[in-house]
Amino acid sequence: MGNNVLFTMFSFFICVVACFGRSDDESALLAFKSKITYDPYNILAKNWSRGTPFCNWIGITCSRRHGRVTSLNLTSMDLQEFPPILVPYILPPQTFDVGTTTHHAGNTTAPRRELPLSSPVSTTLASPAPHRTIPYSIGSLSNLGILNIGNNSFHGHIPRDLGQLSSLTVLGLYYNELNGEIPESIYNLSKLRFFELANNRISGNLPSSMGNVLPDLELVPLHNNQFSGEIPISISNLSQLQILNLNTNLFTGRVPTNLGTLQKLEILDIDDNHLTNDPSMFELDFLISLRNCSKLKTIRIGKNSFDGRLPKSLALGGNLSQSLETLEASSCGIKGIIPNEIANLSNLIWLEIGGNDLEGEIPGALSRLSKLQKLILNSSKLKGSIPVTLCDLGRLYELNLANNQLSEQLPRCLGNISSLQRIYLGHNELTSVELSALWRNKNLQIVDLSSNNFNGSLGSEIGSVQGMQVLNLSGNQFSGDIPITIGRLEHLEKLIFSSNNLHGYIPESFSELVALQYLDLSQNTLSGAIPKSLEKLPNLVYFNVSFNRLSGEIPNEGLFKNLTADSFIGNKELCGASRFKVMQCKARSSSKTRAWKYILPSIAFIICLAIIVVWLMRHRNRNTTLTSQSSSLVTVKRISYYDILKSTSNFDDKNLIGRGSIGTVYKGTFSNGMIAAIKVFNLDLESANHSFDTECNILCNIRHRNLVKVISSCSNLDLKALVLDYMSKGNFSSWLYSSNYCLNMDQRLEIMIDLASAMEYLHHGHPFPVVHCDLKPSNILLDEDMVAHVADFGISKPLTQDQIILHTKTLGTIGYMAPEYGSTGMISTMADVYSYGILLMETFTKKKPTDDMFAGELNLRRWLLELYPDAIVQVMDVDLVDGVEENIKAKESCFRSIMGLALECTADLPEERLSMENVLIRLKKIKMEFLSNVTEEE
Ligand SMILES: *[C@@H]1O[C@H](CO)[C@@H](O)[C@H](O)[C@H]1NC(C)=O
Ligand SMILES: *[C@@H]1O[C@H](CO)[C@@H](O)[C@H](O)[C@H]1NC(C)=O
Ligand SMILES: *[C@@H]1O[C@H](CO)[C@@H](O)[C@H](O)[C@H]1NC(C)=O
Ligand SMILES: *[C@@H]1O[C@H](CO)[C@@H](O)[C@H](O)[C@H]1NC(C)=O
Ligand SMILES: *[C@@H]1O[C@H](CO)[C@@H](O)[C@H](O)[C@H]1NC(C)=O
Ligand SMILES: CC(=O)N[C@H]1CO[C@H](CO)[C@@H](O)[C@@H]1O
Repeated sequence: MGNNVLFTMFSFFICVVACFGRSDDESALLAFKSKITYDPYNILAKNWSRGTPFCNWIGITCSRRHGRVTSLNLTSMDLQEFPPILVPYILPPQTFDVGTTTHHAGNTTAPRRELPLSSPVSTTLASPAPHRTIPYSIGSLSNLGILNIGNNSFHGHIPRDLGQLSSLTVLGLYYNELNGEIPESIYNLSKLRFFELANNRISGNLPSSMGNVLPDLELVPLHNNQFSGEIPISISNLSQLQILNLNTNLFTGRVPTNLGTLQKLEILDIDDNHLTNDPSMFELDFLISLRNCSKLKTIRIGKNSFDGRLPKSLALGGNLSQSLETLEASSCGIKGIIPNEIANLSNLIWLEIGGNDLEGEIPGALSRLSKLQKLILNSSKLKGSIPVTLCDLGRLYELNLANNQLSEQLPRCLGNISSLQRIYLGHNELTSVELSALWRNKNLQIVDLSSNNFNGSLGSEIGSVQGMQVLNLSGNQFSGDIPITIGRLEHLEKLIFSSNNLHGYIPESFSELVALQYLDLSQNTLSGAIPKSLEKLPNLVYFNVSFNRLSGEIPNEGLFKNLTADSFIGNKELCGASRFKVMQCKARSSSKTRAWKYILPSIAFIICLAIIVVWLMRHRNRNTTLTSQSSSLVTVKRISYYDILKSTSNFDDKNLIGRGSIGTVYKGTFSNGMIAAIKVFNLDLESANHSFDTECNILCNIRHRNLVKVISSCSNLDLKALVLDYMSKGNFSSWLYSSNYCLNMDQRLEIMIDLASAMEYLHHGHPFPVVHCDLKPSNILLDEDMVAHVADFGISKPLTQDQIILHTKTLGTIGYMAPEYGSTGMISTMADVYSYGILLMETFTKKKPTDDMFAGELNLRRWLLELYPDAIVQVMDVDLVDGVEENIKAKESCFRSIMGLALECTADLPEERLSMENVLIRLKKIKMEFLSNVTEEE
């Protein structure tokens, strides 16, 4: 049926134009009017009335000479549901002025010329409706020159009969829903100049003879269809061709290398196909041939499957260097360096060659492109610094160098390019001392400096960049306060400061950011309260302040009604609604002041009591809480992949310090002298990926003297690594079982106290409990001063505040695992206590829980339980007493106490075990007793 739609329209057209003479034009129009079933504004119903001169009717144009209707223009009348109509303007073939195009800053699509609707061509706008077919002879329209029915909703195939309109010079079928192949008859239209089929769903190949059978073609916009096959080589014969838009189709094969003959060509757009080049050529050969096209302004070849370099000679000698304005070749397999010669394309306005395998540095010579407005070189492998000469590009509007390996300082002079509005420099290794230089340019709208090594302060001058819409500074080392002046950025929609070292308050002035939609301040060290005035921001939909040091009440109106705990996690001192999983706020004064009269005295009493109790407890426990309770969040610095490669001499085996199931640990020596342990996760293992995320999440956000500190993390497609404090004395296991060295009682106690402090902190000392799940000697590392640090959080589990038990499928290590963990996967902090108890046993008996003697029913715990208390000293590690006769009694007594504690830690039922808080207190007491006994004996 669709096949007949156009055909039907022709039929009606023939009626209007051919069937009636001049006197009958009125009748024809009235007949036409009668077929309109939907005329929402009653335009035709009211205006087209019999008796008034029809040449004055809306939408009608008559020729002066004959007084006949030459055009029927009914656009924008919302006419629908009427029979398909087509009333073209019959003209002898004529020439059209296609005008010229230029680029303007801000225009994001390449200019494309459609047949201008204002040209003397009549158009009809109608929705195709089911209609009967009236086979009028189309042959009688043999002098039809222009057929433009673009921008409608016609569907179905292109009628074969169009091939009979032998005078046709313009075939405008663009923007419809046509499908199927182009009928062969169309290639009989040898006078065709405009062949406009863009934006349909037409498929099939273009005939190889196309360039010979349609020799007059000037405009060939075929883009956005489903054409396949090769681009006909004969296209090079189209000596009048001005515009060739083949983009967004399914063309394959090589791009013809003879297009240089097209002397009138202005636009060549073959973007987004599956085209290739001659792979035996070093350079993109087809480009070289274009060098002589003296009118060529636009070349778009991106999103294809080429393989080769940009030819140097493109811009040498020929005329192209004077004419070319747009060169767009992104993501199409271009390799090698950016040739300096590109700078000879002196009229270039838009240079876009990102997403390729470009190497080397950005040529400083690009500064010669004095008309350049867009420079897009993102997502390649460009190295070195951003050339200062780029600041000479006085018309630059957009600079996109994101996702490269650019380093060194951002040129300060970038702030002087007043035309520059968009800067994308994310994911490089750039540094800067002073951002305020950039804010000299008041016209900036989008600034993305994310994931670089920028540092310094944000600069209060930022408030004067009033057009700013998007500001992304995440993943750097910016420090200092957030300037209050930010409140002046009334157009700001997106603000991302996450993962920096910003501190101070969230300025109250944020509430003036009326356009703000997205605000991410996570992973800084911001303090103070979340301004309640933020509730009023009308457009805010995303808000994240997690992992800061904020305190006070979380606002609860406006956007905050829709937020969850994720927006606030990692701020110990926030309080508010229970769904935020923070503590409840202390009662605040409310309107019910009268009630306070009675409540206040009781509260005062309770507070006094509480103070006394706390004071008493503090006093009692003063000696038992000596270790650091510092819980400050760590703002993890970023260290680049390249720094890591360099520091480990490309992961050289000589730097290998450990290898485990999920990855490897290297020793890295950085250029600033820092030595670190670099834990590289095996990306092939899903479990390793997961471990990285877990370990990073936990370690990056918790700091304790006895936990291994994360200096930095590095995560990209090639590498996931944690940069950790280097523990120069290695792991506890190798010390315990060393044949050269023996840890004495005191040292072992100290290590176990360190370990207990870390566990006590993880279980009780910060906002949500963390279960380590894999405590064992090899996961305890010793630093230069023999201070123990708990490491390897790869399978650890954070529990939410009100959660005490969790089930897991990842298991810890046999021998150290609590029975309920091993059998049912149930974990709670008590599972760690069990492992800790086993560790205590192992540390002082030097018997591994996996020793061969433990089989069947017998395990380390049972074995000790049977000996406890009297016979227990038999199994004390002989190295603790060997050769050292003094203090035996003290050691034995200490050992007995420790084993008692270890047995309590390893009770079969989790609820019978001690909490880590109590373990720590007990162990410290044991140590003090031991020390005092030792002194007494001496
Ligand atoms: C029809 O519209 C035209 C243009 O607006 C106007 O000049 C003419 O008077 C109208 N005729 C009638 C009958 O309303
Ligand atoms: C058709 O009519 C519309 C609105 O009346 C007008 O904007 C447009 O320019 C006209 N087109 C032609 C080709 O006359
Ligand atoms: C097509 O029509 C729509 C609305 O009728 C208009 O906005 C658009 O500019 C037209 N496009 C072309 C290419 O004529
Ligand atoms: C093209 O035109 C020739 C004669 O002008 C005719 O014989 C032939 O059938 C036509 N081809 C098609 C496919 O209509
Ligand atoms: C909260 O979410 C609901 C549903 O998604 C939405 O309709 C509403 O506008 C949101 N409110 C605010 C203040 O964002
Ligand atoms: C799509 C778009 O932004 N078009 C603009 C191109 O530039 C000219 C001149 O500045 C504007 O008039 C168009 O609106």
